[in-house]
Amino acid sequence: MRISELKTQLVKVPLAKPIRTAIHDIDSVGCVCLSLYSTTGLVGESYVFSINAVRLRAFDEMIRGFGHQVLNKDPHFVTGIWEAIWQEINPSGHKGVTVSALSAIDVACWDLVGKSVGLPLHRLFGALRTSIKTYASGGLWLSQTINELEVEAAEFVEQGFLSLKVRVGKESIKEDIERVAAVRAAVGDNIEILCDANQALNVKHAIQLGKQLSELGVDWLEEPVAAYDLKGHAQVRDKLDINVASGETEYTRFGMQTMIENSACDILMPDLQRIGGYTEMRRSAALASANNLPISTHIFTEHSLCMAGSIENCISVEHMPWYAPLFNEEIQVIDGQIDIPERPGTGFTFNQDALKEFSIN
Ligand code: SMN
Ligand code: MG
Repeated sequence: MRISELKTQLVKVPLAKPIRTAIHDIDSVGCVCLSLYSTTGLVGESYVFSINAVRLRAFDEMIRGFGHQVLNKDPHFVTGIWEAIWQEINPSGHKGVTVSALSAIDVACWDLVGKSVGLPLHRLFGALRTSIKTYASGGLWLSQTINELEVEAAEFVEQGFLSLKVRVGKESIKEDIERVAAVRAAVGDNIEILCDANQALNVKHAIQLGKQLSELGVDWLEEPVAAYDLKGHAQVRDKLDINVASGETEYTRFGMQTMIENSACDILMPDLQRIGGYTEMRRSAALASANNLPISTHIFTEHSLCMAGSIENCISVEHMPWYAPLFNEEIQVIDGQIDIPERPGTGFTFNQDALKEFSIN
């Protein structure tokens, strides 16, 4: 089996309404959808994204720039392909767009590997569970009013979620607490609430907020301070009862290693696009495990399920519905869990009509 063609399709998927976190204004997601065609007729698929589709062509150019590393290659040599690209990106750097392109190629190769033997990837990696806990993340934004938060939180519970993520990072702690308290009142004590500050706070502010969130039964405070401020992360972690979750902004196992060395968090959140694909996600999870840390995957819900199904220290996946329109298959949340798909490869295939509809090629 050889890879015979690399094709990319650029899409821009609008969100139902514009949203805001402490550091993002988002009205759409742009994706480079990668297809690796093989001599057997099977196709390996993956995607990487940029918020509002900004500089999406840089990602496309980077992926296509690695065509020579996959064309005429056997995708079963995916670790070899990974290493060759890792060597090649040395002059441009082992973070950023280079690693995103590596991630896209790695995931598409693994998808081909799974399809070539007709197995879902969690089985190929060695499965350990058939479903995984998830939490609603496509809502409860900083841009919403308290009334909107209350209504949406109740809707998420109605849809089957048992855990919700609320964005925090308003200027006053009082305002954040009022908002989270309103969500708590709307859903009751049996629903888990997580909070994401998206790096907006300083250490003292984060500690004060975190202590009050703890009283509301919040389970984790995510990215409390700037992603690069690992000492600040550790100071916040040290002072709080609730968990500090972080890591979505870091790249590869080396980024995870730095976070671990700095005692930056209780829960690592590797992001498939920034970690370096499945090959590197598995290495990072093993590293976390060796340091007694759980992981919870960041966005990329569809493509993270096979990781959750085969990584023992994965405690949950984030449910982010932004990319759902691109796929033929749907995710269902039942009793707060998502089933790991039993379809070959990642278990998700691009809906070509949707790729045409959202095309910005
Ligand atoms: C987030 C993810 C992706 C884009 C913007 C914000 C957020 C999360 O940090 O963890 O869901
Ligand atoms: Mg986050």
